Amino acid sequence: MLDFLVNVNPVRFFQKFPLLTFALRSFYSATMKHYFLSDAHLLHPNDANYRKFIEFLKHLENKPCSVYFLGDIFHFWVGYRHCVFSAYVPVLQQLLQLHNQGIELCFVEGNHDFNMGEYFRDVLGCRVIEKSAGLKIDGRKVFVAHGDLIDEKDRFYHRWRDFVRNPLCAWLMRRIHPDRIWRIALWAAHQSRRRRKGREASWDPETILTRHASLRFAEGHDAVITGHIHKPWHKETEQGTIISLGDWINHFTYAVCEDGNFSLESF
Ligand SMILES: [Mn+2]
Repeated sequence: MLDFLVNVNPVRFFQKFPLLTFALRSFYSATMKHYFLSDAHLLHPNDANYRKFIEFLKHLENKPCSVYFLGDIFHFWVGYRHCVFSAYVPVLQQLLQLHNQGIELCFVEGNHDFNMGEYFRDVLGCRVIEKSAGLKIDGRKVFVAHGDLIDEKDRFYHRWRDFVRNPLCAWLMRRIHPDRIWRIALWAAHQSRRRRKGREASWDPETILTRHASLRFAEGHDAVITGHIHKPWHKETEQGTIISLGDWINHFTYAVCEDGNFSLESF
């Protein structure tokens, strides 16, 4: 038996058993899924959306998958070297659990969570993308971004974004006591939430994303996935796939890529 195992030529072996090869290949490709989600705006562990988000992460345990977080998962995050905000300990523990199980995590920064810091990179082993990236997933070239930079004419916002993310500003923020910055952030987030509510109602993902996606398709991408708009929308066009992820406040939606095919699902 041992002789057989040592001398067996794997190529010939699988040529001899095409059905077994087919079964193994379809088993592995069918089970590997890539999940995309954004805009949970997590704040307090007792909030309904926070609990549901944790439940979703728990259901990914022990699944062969990778997870892409496309920004604004946290209502506010800036990374410190040695401490994290206590309200986020439950979700960070769950992310660590997934990381320890070998699940690949990727975080694209949003407008509420940025300068993710050492904890995300070193402890959670998470790949952090500051703006956007073209990722090769299941043979597709997928453009991922939070979506806050889609409006190229909004110069003020672009400048503001660059300002809060520049290394000097990040260094200065880290000099502020975390309790104080948490209080300031909650106040600022509350203000922006009030202003945003009216604007958001008028946002139409189709109008906003179609032009943006055609630019990305022209660059060679064949799928465009963003968050930020808080409305779920999925369209398959001749050039490729366009997905607006929705949110984890009202919709609890996420995109899945399996065998290069995308779907938008809810939890
Ligand atoms: Mn956002």
